[in-house]
Amino acid sequence: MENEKPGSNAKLDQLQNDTIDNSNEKLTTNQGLKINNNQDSLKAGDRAPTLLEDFILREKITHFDHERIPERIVHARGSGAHGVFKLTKNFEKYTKAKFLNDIGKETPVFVRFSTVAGSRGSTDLARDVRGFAIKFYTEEGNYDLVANNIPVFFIQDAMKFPDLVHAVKPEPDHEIPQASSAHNTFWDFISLMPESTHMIMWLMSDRAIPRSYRMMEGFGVHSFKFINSDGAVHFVKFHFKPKLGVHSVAWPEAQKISGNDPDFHRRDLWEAIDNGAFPEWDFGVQIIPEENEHDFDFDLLDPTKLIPEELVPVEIIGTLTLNKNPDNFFAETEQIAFHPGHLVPGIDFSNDPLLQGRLFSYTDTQLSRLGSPNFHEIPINRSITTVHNNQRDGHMRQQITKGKVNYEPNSIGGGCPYQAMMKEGGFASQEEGISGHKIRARSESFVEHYSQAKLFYNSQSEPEKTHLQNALIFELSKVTIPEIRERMVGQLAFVDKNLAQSVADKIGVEVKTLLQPNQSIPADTDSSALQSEESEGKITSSEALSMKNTVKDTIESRVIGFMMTGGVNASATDELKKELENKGAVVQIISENTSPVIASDGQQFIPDHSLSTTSSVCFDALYVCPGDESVNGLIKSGNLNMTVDFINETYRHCKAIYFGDGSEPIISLSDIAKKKHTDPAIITYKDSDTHQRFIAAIANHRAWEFEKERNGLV
Ligand code: HDD
Repeated sequence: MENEKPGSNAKLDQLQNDTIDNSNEKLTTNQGLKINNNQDSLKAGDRAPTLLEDFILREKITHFDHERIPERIVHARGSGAHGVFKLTKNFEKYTKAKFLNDIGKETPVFVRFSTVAGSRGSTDLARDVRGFAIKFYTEEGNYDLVANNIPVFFIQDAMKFPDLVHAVKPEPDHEIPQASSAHNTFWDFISLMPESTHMIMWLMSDRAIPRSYRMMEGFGVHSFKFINSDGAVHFVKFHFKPKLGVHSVAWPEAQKISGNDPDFHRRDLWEAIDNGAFPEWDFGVQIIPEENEHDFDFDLLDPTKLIPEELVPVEIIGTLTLNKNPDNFFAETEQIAFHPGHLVPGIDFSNDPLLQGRLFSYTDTQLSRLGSPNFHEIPINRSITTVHNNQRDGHMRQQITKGKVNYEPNSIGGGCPYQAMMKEGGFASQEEGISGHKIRARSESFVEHYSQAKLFYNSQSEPEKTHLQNALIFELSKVTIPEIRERMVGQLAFVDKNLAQSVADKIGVEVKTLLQPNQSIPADTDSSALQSEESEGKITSSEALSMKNTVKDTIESRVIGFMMTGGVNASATDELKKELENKGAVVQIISENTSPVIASDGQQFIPDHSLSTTSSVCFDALYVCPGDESVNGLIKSGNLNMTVDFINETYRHCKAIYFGDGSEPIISLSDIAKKKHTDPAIITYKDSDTHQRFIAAIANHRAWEFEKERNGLV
């Protein structure tokens, strides 16, 4: 791979001082005493009780007894990496944030991806929102963009966050189910919360089962504000667009991956970085001048709404690259503490009521999770600028600040540390004019909940719509209370009548639109209504919302299974292997067991997997390697069912398959023989341009448009 290992960056240099290398060192206690025997406790004699004075045993066990900290209340399951953010466009015009001012400037980052609902040990492939939290270690202090892979949220006000999370987490009486929204309490809540409808469309789409963390978009969700050095204010929405495109797995695969490799996303991120295939995203912004705040038919402060890119294009201003795995999961990924309130001058909040509540929640949660107000001193959380203030003390204080002065104003310390003027980089909140009554209420501009849910649904391709519909059927089939199913279908009718009807038909309820307080009778959701909206100039479909329109020109880091046994044709196999690897793909050999495979010319291939230790769902594409003897070996092996199942599953999940020379006997045993396949992602050695066709089909990710055909549904 072309990418080189990361050069030094200010954060990695700082972390270096806290990193210990045990190689060639002697074992010690935590006090630095060299240990002579790490096998046996100190006893009063042979077969006698252990002595209380064994301080080495006591220290070891005491540390062990306290090695767990509370997991995050949400986003407990995650994985992270170091990287760098490079500015590609000078943005001084809009913000005085220094890391967004000098073109070419590089800022160290740490990014943590996560699922929301599951516990720390849960599967990566749960249907869920993914967290995409970025800590920028800037020269002006840490800036945290605590984002998700979905651009909208379930609720409009932080007051409802504990209710949402309680509803989606395992039910409180029996703590079931783990990492799944497919249960009564979640859908009970959602069916009573019309404002969640737009988010539900995203959550039931394939966006909620990504192929990889590296193939997800990131969104800041809320409107934030940029402020330039003249004080001019613009609203801003943040976007990360993956250079590998946005791709997902199919739901039946997600469930199988959860059993086969619950660390699928973790492993994928780790291995890609380890192999030098550094994940990259374009960082983009949607900019809205402050005076245009009310130009939209939704409220910019409403986090259940996105700004269609047709209205405000995304301007790309930088690149985010992840280029180094952590040295220690706990010290870095587990202890990193994000907070949307970690700001730098030039960036400010909007009055989005969800964001406002978050500003309290994150520091508060760190106090119970990390146990001390000094969590900012943990190496991964430490700013690269030195911290100067009058705070001292507290659990686990690390910094030793000199002198008698821990108050301000003071004369003894010469008045230091001084507050900074704005021109010296002092942070000042936007002086926003506000007048009004103190009220506990929702703005009227927040009451419309369905138009963007419709926009999302109508922007999906047919296969995406089918997946979304099937996801709703799956989830609601797990709901055992008919009234909840019915209420939910009633909500769907506000989005699309056909969608509601087809879900209703499969879960045994009728479509009745039940009006909630604040709801009005739905506008017609059929195609004639859409046409009339279009003719009024409304946006009824947005390209950026469908994964169909994503990048499909690279096979970098895709995992291709090469299936073979003894007698395989080595030269043809090697030729394709090299071609794929040159384009950045990862080739893994699968055989009946993990003993070396002896090719027809005597060359050896070392299998990465045996058929029983892996599954088709762990690969992006399959090559049945050429050679009569190898193919017949696969057929004659005791693993014939596994081989054929592997091929059939790859086929059903719409992946590219390339059958090498001599594969007819195995094709004839598979589902492919029973169908007149027409899609270009099934390639046999008899076709022309086989390598190019295979590469194009892998880059295309999946032949979703042939899903019905491949599954025998047409
Ligand atoms: Fe949150 C963690 C993203 C609403 C309260 N949130 C957390 C993480 C992400 C998000 C990515 C994991 C950070 C990590 O990797 O350590 N949260 C969001 C987004 C939201 C959102 C994009 C809405 C747009 N969150 C939200 C609300 C509240 C919280 C409304 C509370 C009022 N979130 C938390 C938290 C967590 C958290 C309880 C758990 C662990 C942590 O903060 O550090 O405070």
